[in-house]
Amino acid sequence: MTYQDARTPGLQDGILHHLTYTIGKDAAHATLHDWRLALSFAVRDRIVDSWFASTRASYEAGAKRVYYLSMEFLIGRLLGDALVNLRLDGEAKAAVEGLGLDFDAVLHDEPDAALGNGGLGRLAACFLESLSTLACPAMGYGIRYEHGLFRQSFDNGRQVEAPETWLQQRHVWEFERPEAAYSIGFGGHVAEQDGRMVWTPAEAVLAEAYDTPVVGWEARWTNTLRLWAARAIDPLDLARFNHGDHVGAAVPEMLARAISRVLYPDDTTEAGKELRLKQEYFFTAASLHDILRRFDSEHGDIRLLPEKVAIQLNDTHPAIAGPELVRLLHDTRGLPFDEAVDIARRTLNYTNHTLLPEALEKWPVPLMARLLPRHMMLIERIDADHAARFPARATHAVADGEVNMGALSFIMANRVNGVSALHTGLMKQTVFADLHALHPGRIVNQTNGVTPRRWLHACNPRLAGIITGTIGEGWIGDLERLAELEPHLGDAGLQQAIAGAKRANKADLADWIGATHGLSVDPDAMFDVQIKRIHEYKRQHLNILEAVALWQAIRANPDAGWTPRIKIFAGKAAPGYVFAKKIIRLVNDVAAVLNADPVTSRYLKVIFLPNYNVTLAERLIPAADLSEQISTAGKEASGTGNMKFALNGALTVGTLDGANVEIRDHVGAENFFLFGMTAEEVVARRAVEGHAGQAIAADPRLAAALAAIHDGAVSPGDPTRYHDITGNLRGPDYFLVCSDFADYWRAQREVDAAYRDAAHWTRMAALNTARSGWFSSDRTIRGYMAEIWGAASLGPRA
Ligand code: GPW
Repeated sequence: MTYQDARTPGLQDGILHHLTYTIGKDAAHATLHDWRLALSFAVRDRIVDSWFASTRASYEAGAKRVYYLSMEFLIGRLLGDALVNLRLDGEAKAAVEGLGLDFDAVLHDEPDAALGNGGLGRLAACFLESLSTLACPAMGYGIRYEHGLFRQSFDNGRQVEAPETWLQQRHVWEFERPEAAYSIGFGGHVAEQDGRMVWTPAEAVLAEAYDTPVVGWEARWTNTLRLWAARAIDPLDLARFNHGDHVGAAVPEMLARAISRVLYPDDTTEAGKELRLKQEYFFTAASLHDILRRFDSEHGDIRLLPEKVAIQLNDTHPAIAGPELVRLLHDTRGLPFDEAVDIARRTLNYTNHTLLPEALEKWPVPLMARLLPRHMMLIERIDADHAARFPARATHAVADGEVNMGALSFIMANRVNGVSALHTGLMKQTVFADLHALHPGRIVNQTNGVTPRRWLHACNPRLAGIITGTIGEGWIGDLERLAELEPHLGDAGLQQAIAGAKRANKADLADWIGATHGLSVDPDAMFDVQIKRIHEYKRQHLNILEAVALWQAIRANPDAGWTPRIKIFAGKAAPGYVFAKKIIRLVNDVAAVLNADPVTSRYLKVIFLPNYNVTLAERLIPAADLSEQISTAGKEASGTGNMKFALNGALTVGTLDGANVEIRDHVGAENFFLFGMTAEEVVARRAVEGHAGQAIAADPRLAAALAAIHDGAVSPGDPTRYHDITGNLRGPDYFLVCSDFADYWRAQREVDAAYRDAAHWTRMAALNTARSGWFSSDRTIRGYMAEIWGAASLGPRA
């Protein structure tokens, strides 16, 4: 179904129409930016009919609706995605080129909507796209941050953060909905009136809705992403203004707006800030009000809520939904407390994305009581009732003066899920062991996935074209059909085509790196890529330590037939995470020394590309030969980059962590470079006193690489620069970099040898693509629909 009929003009007419009447320019004076906006408006016109049709179909069916509440939606650019899903990419290219413009330049003019930090936010974006593709009536709810994730640059190798300003350009994909606005209160007091508890907030801000349509594959269905912006209820303090305090008069507006101003740049670390808790309550409360208003307009009896509504909490960030829903049902609508809790609990579900203790949200009781006094009372009561029912071993949601949002979410959830098989198993054994024993069956697994539209079809047109030429295009909407490739892989022509596509993607990337970063890289070298947030558990320092050891080995024996390799890094460090920022500087310093070495740089170069974002990932992943997934086992809940690489025919060097385990099961152990300790071995090893020292003593390569860094080989003017890193690795080494080093080195040399056999490498790479169909987010969303939400597809073809 495409939504072109007699009323919709050809795309080129649409572009010119919008250039004139929406942008107010004529072709002779239009900038690239104007053209991009005009094209976007013309494309947006094609989405609206599908959007209305989906909305109507949802109301008419009276079907169960799914609401995905997330602090982050890392959606990236929207124009290319919309074109692909509307199947308008060919027509758009012709229309734009017919106007004398460079199509890629127009697409690349769009800023990334970086409303997320990393995997958790990108997962939410993939899920929205799959929900539409599967025609599941659903809505995403989040915050319309004025400033997305900070822009990263380097100053002498050090990360520098600058504010991100995506909204300074006109954001053409959203529709402002001033009629959907809610007052959200904070602070104040609670009093009993006529037998009911009434919360009177001390202050309130307005939550205003902005809707972005999310079009599914082939425009089968279009759902909505609704983002909330904070505004002051009174835009100006007129009395203050009239008294001459012109600046002070605007202060209330500034304070209100601060709530949706910035995305907290923390990834898997908890941001213990009052403003953060305000953000969480702000968007959760606005979303729940909106959900109940829609429910009321469709259904009469609030007791039907769990049958008609499923709410998914993306991690604990919206966990205040539990007490807020109980408040709305009990205080506002007068349901008995127990029934309110029961209805809320059967409506809410919670996804856990990490076991790292520093990421598990806990709020001080005094803060919660001050900001949300009624919620604090409800939390105490919910917790006490739960503990009374299970006196033996209930994990308390309120303990040691803090509210444990993970425990609260668990107690208030119908289903709790982990994001990979390993992670879900560990959840049952560790953080939620007691709660799992009380509520067996509540925890389920839903292994993550990625949308194949963005992460293969759109970002890698060369490989996608070859696949379609071989098995037809059914794989785009049904990724498991990639398996149909496998019987063809013996075909020499197909092998050549696949190798040629990778080579061409690498040549494009090499050209781009040369043009934008001035580094010349050989497209025939192995492209070894580690792109993700910088974190000790992800172990970028293990990768760079191996680079130093390899550099030393090549210098000692330059003619040993080394496999040329380019190590590419990208990723941001949380601004307050000092150690992670030091790792960035180390990678940049290592790059400077190695790339300038006339002996070794023929075989080994290192580059850290600044400002990693969705767009850069779309550029790098299709050009990668090797995917670095080297976290300490047990620490990466799932990973999703790992899936994108395998799908695009990169081989993985990785640990048995997160979804790596399942990727290896699917692609075959012989097509995956495994190294390192298992999650169980990690726990045992950490208990060995002096584990790092032992590993260093047993491995001269590791000792020499550490010594070089320690002695200033990569920071000649400043030899003590990395003593914090070397001191950590030689001492506590909590993430077991040293203990895994020797096996990592071994695996990397196997990678080198395998890469030298080009035909065999291509076959392994192609098998990774052919066997990655299970990692589609369509499969993940089907799992949520069947096992968590009880939601049905309304699509014609699903
Ligand atoms: F700490 N993840 C993330 F669990 O990107 F909340 N940001 C976060 O704040 C958290 C988790 C949180 C990631 C996991 O680290 C990654 O392993 C996983 O693939 C991804 O969430 C999506 O599930």
